[in-house]
Amino acid sequence: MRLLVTGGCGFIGSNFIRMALRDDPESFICNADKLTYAGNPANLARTVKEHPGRYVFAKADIADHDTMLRLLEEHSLDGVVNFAAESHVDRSIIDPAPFIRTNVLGAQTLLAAASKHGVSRYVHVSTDEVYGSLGEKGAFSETTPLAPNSPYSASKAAADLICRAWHKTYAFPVIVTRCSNNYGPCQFPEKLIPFMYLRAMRDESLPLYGDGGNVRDWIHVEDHCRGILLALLKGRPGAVYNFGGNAERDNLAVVREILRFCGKPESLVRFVADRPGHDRRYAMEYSLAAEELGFSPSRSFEEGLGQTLRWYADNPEWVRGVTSGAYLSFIQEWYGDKV
Ligand code: NAD
Ligand code: TDX
Repeated sequence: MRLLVTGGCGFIGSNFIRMALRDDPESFICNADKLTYAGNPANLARTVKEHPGRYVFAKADIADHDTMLRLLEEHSLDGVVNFAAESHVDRSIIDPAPFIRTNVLGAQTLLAAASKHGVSRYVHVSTDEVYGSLGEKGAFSETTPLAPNSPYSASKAAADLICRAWHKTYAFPVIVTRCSNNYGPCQFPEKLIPFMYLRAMRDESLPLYGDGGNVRDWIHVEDHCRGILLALLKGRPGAVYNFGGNAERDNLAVVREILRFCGKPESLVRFVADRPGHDRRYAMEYSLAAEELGFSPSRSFEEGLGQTLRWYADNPEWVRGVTSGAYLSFIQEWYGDKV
């Protein structure tokens, strides 16, 4: 397939492009990425060399209709996978505006450009956070009502509803995928796992929000990307598919596992003021994706976590490249004297 992938220089998008170019020798990908702080062309440096003539990059904003249309036309693209987003909940608490601009207006603009061009397949990548928060039992299904609690998740939920309207009103073949927390290589170290690992290795304190008992369902990024590829190839237009990892862990358990891997003491943990609007628990029911797409996560959390932390240990240049100026300012602004 000839694809427009947006946000392909980020964590999940770059893993997806690597997998799609490797698994489908016929595929061609145009990666449109605005290169925000989270967009890193180094994530794809090797992949680009391995697949000459099958990949082009455009520094572009999904909220720019004419550029999106031009890219679709210029490269005769017939499918879209939209990863482009502002993705960090804590940043959305500091300043929601870029989240609304990219995740809502950008998502709608991209849908409009893809409708005008006419594509056969379109996957919009969303998140379990649109469902809000669970109590101790149960799991989100695709029919769980949307109840987002952060500016980030509200912006993602808005885009999901716009996708729904595009299908109902214009019969546009959009599919929405909602996934739980990803981990794996190339994740920007503002997210829990790489953030805590890099701090632990420097013997810095590890700030856990609240009592550390919030639960996330962790999925390896390659399992998520395989699900997206399946949705792209086999998904029902108009459908929503949940993906989960069968790996519910509370944050303290995840941090303890990281400390064990690093051989560092638990005394590094600090319980700090809770994140406002902090969702207590996520868990995903993904039987629809299993039945209709053949999706199932393949990697256990312990195995995937070890591989991921080894990747960070083996790539100090990559880490240095993303943890300078702007990153340090964000850490200072958000955590202040909590760390
Ligand atoms: P990320 O922050 O690592 O990457 C986002 C990418 O989008 C970056 O390359 C950035 O430069 C690009 N981008 C941002 N604004 C843009 C714009 N206006 N136009 C073009 N490009 C733009 O995010 P991620 O963790 O890779 O997440 C990718 C997608 O998956 C997001 O839509 C996110 O909501 C969703 N998602 C993430 C997770 C997770 O655990 N990380 C889980 C479920 C769903
Ligand atoms: O310093 C921290 N301390 C802490 O206790 C950080 C960074 C996180 N946490 C907690 C908050 C969450 O309960 O760890 C958990 C995971 O936090 P994040 O890595 O920020 O992820 P989360 O808020 O769960 O959202 C992620 O999963 C769904 C992604 O960032 C989203 O893009 C995705 O949609």
